[in-house]
Amino acid sequence: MANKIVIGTQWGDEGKGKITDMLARTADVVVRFGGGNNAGHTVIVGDEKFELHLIPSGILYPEKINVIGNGVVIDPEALLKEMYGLIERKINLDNFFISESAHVIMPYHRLLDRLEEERKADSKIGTTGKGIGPAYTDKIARRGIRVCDTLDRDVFYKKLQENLAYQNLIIEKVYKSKPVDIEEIMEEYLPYIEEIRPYVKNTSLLLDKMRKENKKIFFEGAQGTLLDVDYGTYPFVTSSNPTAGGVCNGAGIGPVLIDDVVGVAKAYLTRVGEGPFPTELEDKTGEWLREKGHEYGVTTGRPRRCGWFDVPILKHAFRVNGLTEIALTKVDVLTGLDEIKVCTAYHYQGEVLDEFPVQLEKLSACKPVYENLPGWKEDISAVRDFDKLPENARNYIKRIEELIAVPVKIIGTGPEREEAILK
Ligand code: 2SA
Ligand code: GDP
Ligand code: MG
Repeated sequence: MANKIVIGTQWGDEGKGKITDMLARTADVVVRFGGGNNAGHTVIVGDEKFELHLIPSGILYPEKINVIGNGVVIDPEALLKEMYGLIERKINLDNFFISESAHVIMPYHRLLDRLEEERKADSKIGTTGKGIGPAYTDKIARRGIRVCDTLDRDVFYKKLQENLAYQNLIIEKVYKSKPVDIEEIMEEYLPYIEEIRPYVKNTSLLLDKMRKENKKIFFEGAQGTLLDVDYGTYPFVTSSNPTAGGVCNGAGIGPVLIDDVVGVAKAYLTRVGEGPFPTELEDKTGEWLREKGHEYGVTTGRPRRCGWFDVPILKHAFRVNGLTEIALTKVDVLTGLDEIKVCTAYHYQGEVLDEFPVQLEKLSACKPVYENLPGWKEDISAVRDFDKLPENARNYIKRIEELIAVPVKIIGTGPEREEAILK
């Protein structure tokens, strides 16, 4: 199998970083195709913990090529901070490249993200505050500034000038806030650009070259299917397409070149930010999952909302991504529970719904239909063979596989690189 996509099937934080790092062992190239530094991907190797936001999770292998694709929005300050952090830890960045067509997050994007959340108050999205939404808005509105536009000082200045004529109008008139100053932005951004310049490339040409040399290319998703602007719980979503389709646009590669779509699913469910969550546990079990699973945002530190595994969500993710296999992570976190619930459908106004509804109002009114499965007590973190798992853990995984009708090929038994079962 050659080219693979690793995608989040739920509301993000399924463990994509760990799975990408694991699978990257057999890849030649790892590409991020969407999102920005709202993402937080954790990779643990021995006693070293890496929290990646923009740089692909294949970066820990010195010989692999790692690419930030054109679909990503880049905050240069955040990117440089991440790069310095890796260099300090002796991680090689010689094979790391940034797409010249990726859009740049500007200080006014972060400001607008915050101002809009404040304006919305109780109906806020619960964004990460990194300027992601406003940066993608500008991209679609055809006024965004791309990495290539920043490389020439005069072009950058002109684009910024045109932008600020609009942005400051909104900042002052709509939000009654202080306008941003072009000279301040130039002064801040020009040194960033100089540092980033050596890494900037036409990554579409690079990927094409890799493809012609029969290199294996892996695409690392950020966020998750339910945060997709088309397939998620709109409007409580991010502003990009973290689903498999996003790879073609966000990396510049044709769909026929993708062989495998790995859906990463957490053995329970989490969500950070606002929006409906039918299986949410606002009780002691929810708190127990949060503490045992260390469910706190990697980027913002926000506590994640926790709940039971939801089959309609996975069926939806299967459909919209064309999943070929599942990596079921954090099964070890469930160890110790007497009983584990799996939501198989929803009750909605006297009906039973098998499929994930599109209308938010309908989803908000859905009550889960649960199937109860017995738990297990044995520690599974050292298990590397499916047959050596406790019977109830095996049954839990088999039941999920049966319900979503996709093979579970990887089982996460702990946060570390080696803590997994390959089926
Ligand atoms: P944004 O900032 O505009 O993309 O926020 C819109 C929604 O998308 C959610 N979102 C995320 N959900 C889970 N994990 C994400 N990354 C971080 C992590 C989150 C953190 O790995 O833990 O640290 O809080 C992520 N990024 C965006 C967000 O919560 C909004 O619901
Ligand atoms: P991502 O955004 O999908 O890459 O996921 P995050 O890094 O935001 O959150 C996943 C968390 O779960 C991280 O702390 C990982 O180290 C951890 N993790 C991943 N897989 C497993 C697993 O199988 N078991 C346990 N206990 N932790 C895991
Ligand atoms: Mg994350």
